[in-house]
Amino acid sequence: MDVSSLQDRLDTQRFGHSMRLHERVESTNTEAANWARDGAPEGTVVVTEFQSAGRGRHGRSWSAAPGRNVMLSVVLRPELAPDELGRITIAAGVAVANTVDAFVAPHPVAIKWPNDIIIDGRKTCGMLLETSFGQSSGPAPEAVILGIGLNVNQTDFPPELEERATSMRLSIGRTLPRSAVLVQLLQELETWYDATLAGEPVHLTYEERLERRGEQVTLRFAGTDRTVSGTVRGITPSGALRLENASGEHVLHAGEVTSRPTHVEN
Ligand code: BT5
Repeated sequence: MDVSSLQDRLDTQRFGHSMRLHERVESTNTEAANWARDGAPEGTVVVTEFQSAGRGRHGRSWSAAPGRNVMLSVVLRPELAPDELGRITIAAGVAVANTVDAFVAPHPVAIKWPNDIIIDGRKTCGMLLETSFGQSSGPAPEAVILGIGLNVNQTDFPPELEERATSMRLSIGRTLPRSAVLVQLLQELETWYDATLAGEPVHLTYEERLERRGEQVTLRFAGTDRTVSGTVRGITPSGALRLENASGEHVLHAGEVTSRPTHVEN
């Protein structure tokens, strides 16, 4: 992969027009945040072949073999209040799911709330949204960094991930051109990001792929022994999970519950 041949194939207005491709970084989210601080425009993309300190949410890590996957971060500058930023996660979920689908169909591709892409019940992509607020920030953050780790051609995973992780290659049994996956991903991201900013109900598209929709699940509130059970109904426009039980409908935010629907036995 090289930047100019990737850009030649891009059919986007903004996403990827400013792009850096690294052999190795600690985390593309850190690189993109630094670049954003130096004025990187919306749609700036940082891609890497390997991360030595890839991050997941809540201090977890992202580990992926060098040269086999797609790992990137995009600089976004949406005019959205902090409690509306879940809309970006929704847009990204739809964009990645559509991209994966285009390459692995007819394997079913699902979204596990809030932000994992699942093929055949295993995680093939995780996303991490981080914000940076400037000195004179108003209600909206100065920049939002959307990080995406997509397992494309990796075939072996470390023992702790073996049971839970997969890649696009493992599902279809052949190697995929990573540059084509990346180009399609940037196009999908721009499409769904723009739809989100235009106020379109992107959460309805997300719900079509929501894993365990209509099923009974039990979730645990973060840092407590308290649980809530109910039927997964869908998500709100800003990305909270809607769970229904005898006492009515409960709206659960991503940081609030730790166990996600598919992790729970019931
Ligand atoms: C995520 O967190 O899934 C967000 C991952 C975001 C990674 C991208 S790569 C580019 C950008 N730069 C970064 O530094 N990060 C972003 P979370 O929902 O917390 O899930 C993390 C968990 O996923 C880990 O604790 C592992 O259990 C699992 N995991 C780690 N690496 C994986 C992999 N390659 N495939 C599948 N699962 C993995």
